[in-house]
Amino acid sequence: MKALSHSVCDPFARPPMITLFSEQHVLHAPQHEFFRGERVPCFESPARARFVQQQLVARGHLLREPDADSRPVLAQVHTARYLAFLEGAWADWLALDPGHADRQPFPSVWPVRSLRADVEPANFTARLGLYSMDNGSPLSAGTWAAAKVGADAAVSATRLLHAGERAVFCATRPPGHHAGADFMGGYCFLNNAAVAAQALRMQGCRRVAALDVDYHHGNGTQTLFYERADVLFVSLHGDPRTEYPFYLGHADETGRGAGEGFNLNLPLPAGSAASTWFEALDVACARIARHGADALVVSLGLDTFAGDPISTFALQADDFSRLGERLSRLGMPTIFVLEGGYAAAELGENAVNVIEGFEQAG
Ligand code: SP5
Ligand code: ZN
Repeated sequence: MKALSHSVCDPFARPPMITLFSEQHVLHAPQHEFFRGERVPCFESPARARFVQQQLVARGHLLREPDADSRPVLAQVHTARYLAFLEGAWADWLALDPGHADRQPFPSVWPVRSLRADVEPANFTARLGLYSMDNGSPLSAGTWAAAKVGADAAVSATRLLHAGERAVFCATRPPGHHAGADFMGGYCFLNNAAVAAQALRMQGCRRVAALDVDYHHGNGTQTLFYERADVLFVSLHGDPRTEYPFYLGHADETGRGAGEGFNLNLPLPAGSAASTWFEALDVACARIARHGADALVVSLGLDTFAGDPISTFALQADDFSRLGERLSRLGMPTIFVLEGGYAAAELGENAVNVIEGFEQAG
């Protein structure tokens, strides 16, 4: 309500940040995931985006449909065979048995060390394992459609920045930062933040910074840019010694080849206090400022919230306003891409606090 009355009463106020949102997110609606041998309801649910949408509308924000086609950028971020698999996965699953319509496929076999990943098997479950890092990224009938609109939003946001917007929020799901060039993982299928960063490069930005503030390390984004100096990747996250995704996100990962020095991981112990987190955010911001980028892409995970059901940091609603303010002080054209955050009922307030903190500081 505050933002609405502000924009109505003050003719000089900047219009609210544009949010890109599509109802198509509901097409990705798997029923369950596995946790300690049990099937449990999916933490990453359509309710999440609904709460964000409701809070944006209640607080006077402008919602727009994505209008770009992300295909040319997706082709530079993901492999052709992974994109083809993902797009056809549900049809392939149904082709095995029409009764699969109300069941979910899960991978059960993976080409780990010593096994071959270069030959794509014909077997559906074997292909699903080839293209997955975990069994925690369930597919549903509309997964491709929902994920594709998320990538379309990321590209649409880059066009809005080029048209002069200071910042754009992609309120999309499923999230993206765990997805790599040729695999899904951690509820992620298409890496929307990487798509935004790559689209900015294709449109002429010389340097881009990607900041990942999700509780979990953004392994997909890190790896996609690990050997590149043009896209700096900086991440604050739960220490992978104890926290998902476990196999990447350590402080000694600093980039390789041309990318040496352009990757900064700031792992924090599980249970870290908000004060510790904000100190790390200052370190992240200092590195980003030094990069001299033309634009910033923020992987905005809100699972750092104290009430998050699968994470252990302790940020409160007000801290998300502070996060937005801190990022605004970088003074860069910024794209926010929604990632995790599983306290669904509080997700809207926390997300919009970041957006309004950013707007009000700018
Ligand atoms: C985008 C994103 O935030 N993905 C996170 C994927 C996490 N998947 C692993 C979930 C493990 C749940 N562990 C629950 C511990 C509860 N005490
Ligand atoms: Zn997360």
